[in-house]
Parts: sequence; C-alpha cells; structure tokens
Amino acid sequence: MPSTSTPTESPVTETAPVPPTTRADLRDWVSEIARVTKPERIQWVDGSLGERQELIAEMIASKTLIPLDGELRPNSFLARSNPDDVARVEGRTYICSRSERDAGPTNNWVDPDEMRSTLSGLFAESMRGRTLYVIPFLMGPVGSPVTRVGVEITDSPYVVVSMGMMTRMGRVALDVIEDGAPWVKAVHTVGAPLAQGEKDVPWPCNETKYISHFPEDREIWSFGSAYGGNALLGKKSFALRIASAMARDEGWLAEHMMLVRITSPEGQVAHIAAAFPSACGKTNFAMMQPTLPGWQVETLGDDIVWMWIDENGLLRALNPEAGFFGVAPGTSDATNPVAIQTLWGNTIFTNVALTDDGDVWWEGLTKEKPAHLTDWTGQGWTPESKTPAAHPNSRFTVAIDQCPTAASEWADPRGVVVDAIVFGGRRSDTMPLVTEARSWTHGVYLGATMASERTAAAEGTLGELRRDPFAMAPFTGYNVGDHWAHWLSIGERLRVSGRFPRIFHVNWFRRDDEGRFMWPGFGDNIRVVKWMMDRMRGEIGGVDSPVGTLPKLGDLDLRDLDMDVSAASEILSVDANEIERDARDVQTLLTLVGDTVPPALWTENSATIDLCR
Ligand code: OXD
Ligand code: MN
Repeated sequence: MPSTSTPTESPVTETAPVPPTTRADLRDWVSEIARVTKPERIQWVDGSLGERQELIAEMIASKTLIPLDGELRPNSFLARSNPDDVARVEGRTYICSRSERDAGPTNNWVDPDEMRSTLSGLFAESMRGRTLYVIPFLMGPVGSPVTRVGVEITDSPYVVVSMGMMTRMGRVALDVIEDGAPWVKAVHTVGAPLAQGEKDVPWPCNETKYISHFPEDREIWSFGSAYGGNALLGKKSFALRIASAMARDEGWLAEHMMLVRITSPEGQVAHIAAAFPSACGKTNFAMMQPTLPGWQVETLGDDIVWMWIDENGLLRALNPEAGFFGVAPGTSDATNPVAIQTLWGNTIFTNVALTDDGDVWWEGLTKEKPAHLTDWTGQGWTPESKTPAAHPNSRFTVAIDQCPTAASEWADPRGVVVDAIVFGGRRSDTMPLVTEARSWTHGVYLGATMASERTAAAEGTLGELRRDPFAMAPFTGYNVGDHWAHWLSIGERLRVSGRFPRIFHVNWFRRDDEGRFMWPGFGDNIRVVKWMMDRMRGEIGGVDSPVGTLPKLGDLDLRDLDMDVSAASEILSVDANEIERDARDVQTLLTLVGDTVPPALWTENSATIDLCR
C-alpha cells in the first residue's frame, strides 16, 4: 500500500501494545497500516471470552448493540445499521488482478495500481479516533490440508465480535501463524474517522464503498461498510473470492455451497454439497427437518464449502466457517425450526424488529404480526404500517455449535467424502423439480448455467432472472470461464479413482399458472434427496430429458403429500420449447464469457438444443 504520510509521524507507538507475535512480517504490516490509518490505539484480538464481553459492553455504551431481554433471548443483541448499509454492494466489489482478462467479464475490474492509489487516499487517517483491532483468524479447523489463515485489521468492534462467531479467531490462529503459515492480509475500515471530541454514531460507515480484492497478492481492502458480507472479510472476500483463486492455483475448490449429511432409515449415509444463489433456502436445506419418517439431516455448513481430492482420489469437503450469518425473514418454526432453536441465545441480530418485551421479530416469524414493534430503523411499527418491520436482508450471526443438528464432524479436519453435488436456483418455470446430470461435464454445464430470480440479499431488481454460475457470480475471484475449466479439470483428476460424486439440479420454486408454488419445499425436499440416494445406490432408472435424467413418477416418494398426479408429473417433466429457449439464452452468457469458455460447455449447450428437437 503506498503511503501518503511521512515516515517520521508515528502517532500510535506510545499506545501500541507489544505485538503478541514473533513474526516480523505481521508486526511490520500492522505498523504500516497503523501509520497510514492513524488509529487512536491498537488492540491485538485474542479471542477470549473476557475480550468479547468488554467489546460488547463498549458497543452497548455506544448504542451499536441493544441488549435483548435476558430471559427471552439470553446474551443476545440487536444492531441497527445505517439504512444505506444493509447488503453486499456488488457494484462496489472489485477484483484487481494484474490483467483484466483474469477478472473476466462478470467481475468489476480495476487495475491494481490504480486501485491501490485510490485506496491509499481513502485509508489515509481513516481510523482517527478509533481502535485498530488486529484479528488473526483461521478458515477451517486446525490441521486440515485446506485450512488457511488470515489477519483482518478493522476499526469496527461489531466486526471483531462477529468474526469471533464466524471464524476460529485469536490465539488459535496466531499459533498457526507462529508456526510459519502464510496468511492473507485483509484490511477493513468503516471509513468514518472521528475528530477530537466528536461523538460517534451507533453504526459508523461511509457513503463511498470499496470491497477490493487483489487475488495475486492474496489481499483484501474493504472501505466504508460494516455490513457482514462487506466487512467480515473471512467470509465472502477470503473464503470465496481469494480462496477460489488460491484453489485454482493449488488444485482444489472454494465454493458457495452448504454441506449436509443425510442418513436414511436403513442407515445409508450420503454427504451432499449444494450450491444455491443467495437467499434461495440454502440454510433451510442445511437444517432440514425431513417429513419422511426415519430420515435424518445433519448440518455441516450453510454457506461455504472447500473441497479437495484426497490421496485415494476421493473428493472431500469441509465448511471453513464456524458460524452462520443467515437471513432472518421467512425463518420460523414452520420453515426452519432448527434455525429457530439455534437462535435461542448468544446471537447478534442485525436490522430485525424489536418487540415491546425486548425480543426480536421479523416477517414470517409468526403467523400473527405483533400489535406493536420498533422497526429496523428504530421507528414505531404496527401491522398497518406500509413498510416491513425487519429489513428483508436482516440477519442473525450465531456459532455453529449452537445448532442442534450440527454433525459432530463439522469441525473434522479430514472433512467428509462428497457423494453428491446439487445445483439449484429459484425458477418459476422451465427447470424441473430435480434432474441428474448425464456426466461430470454435463453437471459442470448445469452449474455454469444455473439461474435464479433475484432476491433481497444483493442489490438489483427483485424477480429478474439472473444467470449465476455455480451461485458464484459475485464470488469467483477470477475469470468465470477459467472457473468452469477448473471444475472440468477436477473431473479429469477424479477419473483416476473413478469415484465421481453424482451431480443433480433442483428447483423447489416452480409455480403454477396462478403463480402458486407447486412443490411444498422445506422438509418435503427429503423426498427428492431420497430419490437421489436411490439413484446413487443404482436401484432405479429414470427418464431421459434434454436437461438430464428425470424421476419416473412412481419413483418419487409422494406418500402423505397433498399433491395430485397431474401436478406431480408437471414438476417432474420439462417442456422442450422452454428448455430450448433457455439453452439459447445461455448462449448469451457463453458469448459474454467468450474465449475462456471450455469448448466442452458449448458442446453441452448444442447437445441440449439437439435433444429438444
Ligand atoms: C450471503 C450471501 O450473505 O450469499 O450468504 O449473500
Ligand atoms: Mn451466501
């Protein structure tokens, strides 16, 4: 980072604590960032309970956190963000690779030197009056071949406490650094320096926002936002954008997926990794309560999966995170009782509504709306109010070990062997309830071309169909076509053992002519998983279609479901005209991606169209 200040100025040395590391590269980097950003003090985060309690006490005093009722929601807090800082800002998210080609057409690219010069202006003195926290953190458990280390510098105590739930933070990570591990640099500021004596606001941030990634240097610089996806840099920025670039170079995969273990009544076990675009029910799938008797779903992760090929040629996976940062609205005892149980306490809620007795509420939590609430902006709210009580992208942050269905292996450094990969999107039409890919290459095509109707997790027009390759459109830290080629190369390597995970595509969101959802979803999705597992056991055939193998009507377990045969056969079938139209629409994406599209995917596109004829 080029510096704008003179080297003789050194405002923090008297108050800076002795760094708890012998690593000169880490000490020098922290000093350099402090020299540029000029914080009032520096704090090395150790991850202890005492430290967390102190930070929480400070945030209660500054009104960043509102304590919830101790009986109703023990040790839990509500944060209300600045109303302009409620979601990821894809338009302000940059991949600053040396060549524009490496960022590809789906990322915003800025030349790294130019970005560094912009950032050096923005970061100069940006932490005045604040504490600079140094957060060492691990993505993944200690001892795994894919675990990676990061250090985030931030001036936000909300970020520190949240990172404490979302990652393995503090001493445990510093020990790995002490042992010589390389670490990723991540710098974050809310971009709201305080003048001498100036009173802070509960949610400092800046209108200007930059979420910048330097994949070759393995570096992240985030300016102006404290919203989780922009500021908890272990998550989207590191575990997806930077890690995907590392994974390409090193031969593994960093993907936007959830991970579960399914056990059938007969004891058959399968591990499934599934990619869905933001807010398409990934968390609900990860915490599913199956409606079929005797089935069990255990949770390993809800958002990010890292996968690698082990010494036996098997694809293994683990969740590098340690917490959930989930969307609150729509979560209820009916839709996701496991999440509701997970949130009993020790949770930070952001932008949900506050009940008069000091608990939280959001749209969908209860059938009946409370008679009076304080909405996410702090205003009084009644069911007659025209605006939602909770922001549609309001969130909960909670540690995974609070989840009653967490599999004990969620933190196993060896990960689990992946039996199936599932892609999905929110589509009112075109895509059937479930289909199995014809081959690994066809599966990669299904992942590359998946699409979803837009939701509130990111900016954009609600409902608009957006191609979201591998649900990674905003998260691949390099050229999207190279990402597809990388998936194909993983397939080549799996050929050695011949142990390919099966690949499926699902669509829980098909609607009928009246616009009603045709599939009940949630716990009934186990019926689709059961079909997948029957297929994996090689017990059942299927119906060939242009999008892969569809279930025969009798093979999908529809017992006790209020669904007539014509509706069932409709969601299990495809209309060749719709699929052909969709395949032609895919060509727009392939053409946009251009010369990095692996030829095999064009071949799959032509084959899809041919099969529609
Ligand atoms: C998320 C997202 O926050 O995908 O997980 O937007
Ligand atoms: Mn996500």
